[in-house]
Amino acid sequence: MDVRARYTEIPKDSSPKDEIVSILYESGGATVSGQRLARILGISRPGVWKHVQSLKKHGVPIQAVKNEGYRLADGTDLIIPSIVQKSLRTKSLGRVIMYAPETGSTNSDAKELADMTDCFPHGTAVIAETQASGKGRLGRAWSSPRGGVFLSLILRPPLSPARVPALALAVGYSISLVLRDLFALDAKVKWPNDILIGGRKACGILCEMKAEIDAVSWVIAGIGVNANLTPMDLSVDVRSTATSLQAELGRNVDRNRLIASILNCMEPIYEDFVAHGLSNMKGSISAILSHLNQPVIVKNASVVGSPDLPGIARGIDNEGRLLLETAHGETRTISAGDLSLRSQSTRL
Ligand code: BT5
Repeated sequence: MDVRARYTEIPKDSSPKDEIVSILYESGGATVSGQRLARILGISRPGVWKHVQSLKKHGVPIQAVKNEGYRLADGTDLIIPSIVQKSLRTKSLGRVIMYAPETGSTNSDAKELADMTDCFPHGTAVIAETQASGKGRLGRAWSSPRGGVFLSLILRPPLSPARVPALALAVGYSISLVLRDLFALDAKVKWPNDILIGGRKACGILCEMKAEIDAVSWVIAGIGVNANLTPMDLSVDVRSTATSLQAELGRNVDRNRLIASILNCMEPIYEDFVAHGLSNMKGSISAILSHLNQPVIVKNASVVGSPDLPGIARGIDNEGRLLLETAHGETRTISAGDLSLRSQSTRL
């Protein structure tokens, strides 16, 4: 099946249905009369009613209030691409949004879309409400229940492939800034691709690339944020190491605003990254880097012959590699791996 069949493309496929959901969402739970909806959309009242029935059939919790009109059920938490787009200040990120209520993996779908000949443009955002087989690095799984943000961006950076791996840090940096700015959370960037709050993982990033020897065709920057869910909603194996925005804040967040803020914040950071790599932002990333100057162990390290490396994390370099100080006082640069705190008793 063509992957596009699962998705609504906004703004191309914008329909009266999207418009109805968007108006009801923006009315903040207040009732909007059928007559008003009909007038705004330029259709008849029975036409509005028909769209509402169809939306309800697709799980959108719209309530009909007798003699008053329609409203969204209290606490409705939906991603509405047209609402996201209304808050965008970007040139390219999120200007096309592919939205699906559910899918396997937005990264896998984004890769297929990026390869299509009628070329989805740089900045296309692929978003789903839930993923049946969300992916982490090295074939690991990303637990993706409803309430999370599952967002994959199709990027076409004019870079050599060797410069791409550090992009995950720039993406993580953007998201941390948003979590700090919108919610005053102490979000930290964990090398190479996580965001931690209070030492627990709230967000993971998976960057995948297709490239020739000297040119990149696309990069998919996949972002998973534990937003309106509790760690208990996640798979059993990750509950004790994960957190969510809801758990940290004690309330749900507006995911449309969150997604728009991520895209708005990321665009200038992405452009800076394309022009200068991490050099301009390295200092700011280091200021919110977790595990800095702490004893760590790097597992699955991308170093020949040394899959597990103990040392002290001393920061990152311009290529986004971890600077690891070894027991002999030398500094090794590690391109990829899994970083964790090392108990002091572990021998270096
Ligand atoms: C990552 O991999 O952290 C990258 C996650 C990227 C997910 C996004 S969602 C949108 C897009 N579409 C996809 O299919 N993927 C991307 P890694 O560093 O390998 O971490 C994976 C590990 O994190 C797992 O092995 C678990 O231990 C843990 N984990 C899984 N789900 C989690 C969750 N929801 N919250 C916190 N930790 C989780």
